[in-house]
Amino acid sequence: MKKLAVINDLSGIGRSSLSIQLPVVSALSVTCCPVPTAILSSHTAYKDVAATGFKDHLGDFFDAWKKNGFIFDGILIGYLGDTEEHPMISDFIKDQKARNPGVIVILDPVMADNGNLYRNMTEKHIEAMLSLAKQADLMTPNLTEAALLTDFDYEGIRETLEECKHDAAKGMVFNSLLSALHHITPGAVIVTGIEEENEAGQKQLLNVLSETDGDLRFIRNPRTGNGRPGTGDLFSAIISAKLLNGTDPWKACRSAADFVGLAIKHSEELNLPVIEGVQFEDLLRHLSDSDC
Ligand code: PXL
Repeated sequence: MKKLAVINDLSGIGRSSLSIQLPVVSALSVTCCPVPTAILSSHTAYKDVAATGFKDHLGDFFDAWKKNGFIFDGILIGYLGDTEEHPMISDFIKDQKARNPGVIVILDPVMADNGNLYRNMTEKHIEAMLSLAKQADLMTPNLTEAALLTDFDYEGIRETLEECKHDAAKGMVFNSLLSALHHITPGAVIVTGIEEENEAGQKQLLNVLSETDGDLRFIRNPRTGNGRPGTGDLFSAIISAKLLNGTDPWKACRSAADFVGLAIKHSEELNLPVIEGVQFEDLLRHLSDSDC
């Protein structure tokens, strides 16, 4: 069975980060090995949050793994508890690449959404993510994070995309954004969860996959409800586990987008408060049963 190290925070309430990634990665028959970057009472959209950083323990944690000679097939990185964690993560990636040149590194640069940085996120987080991007085989920013990493104006791109009637015009906008992203990472990029309307006025979610500069593929799903916390973590966990099991990036992206859509729809039907994320627990069999 493949082994995925998942470097992310552990939040007690709200179904984000490790809380959603552990069960999902396991359901996809990949061993999930968590590395907490911080421990929080809940994700940071809740009013009162108690948070403890894990920075001071991360070095010992990776050292012990190194001494035991553990080898991973993949490394997924998400929310950083502290901007000083990234050099330790970077050393861990270097060590793993030396032990297993085939290790797949996925970076979800969790920092922001809908044009705004999450609480406690700063310019230093952007620099930390830019540094980790150099070692990634795949990056999965949302549109806000993609804009922050490339110094593009988020509102400007969003409005320009809204004005584009056809994919050819959208392609030109995404080509310049993705070209900038390919300058900061040697890996593939998926810009996730872009809201749009089709010609019939129906809302859709678009993911743009670019494996190399100049090559764009659009993956669309009907928008099944409001954006919810944790859906980016869900998406990156599914892609990572699928890639480790040999699924190609396009199919992995397709499956992840389908499952996120299903989980949002299910949560809407149950009238689950948005802050509680997606109710994925009773849907896991759809993941295990899928054949791609
Ligand atoms: O799902 C992204 C995320 C991860 N971790 C923490 C968060 C958020 C988004 O709000 O607060 C702690």
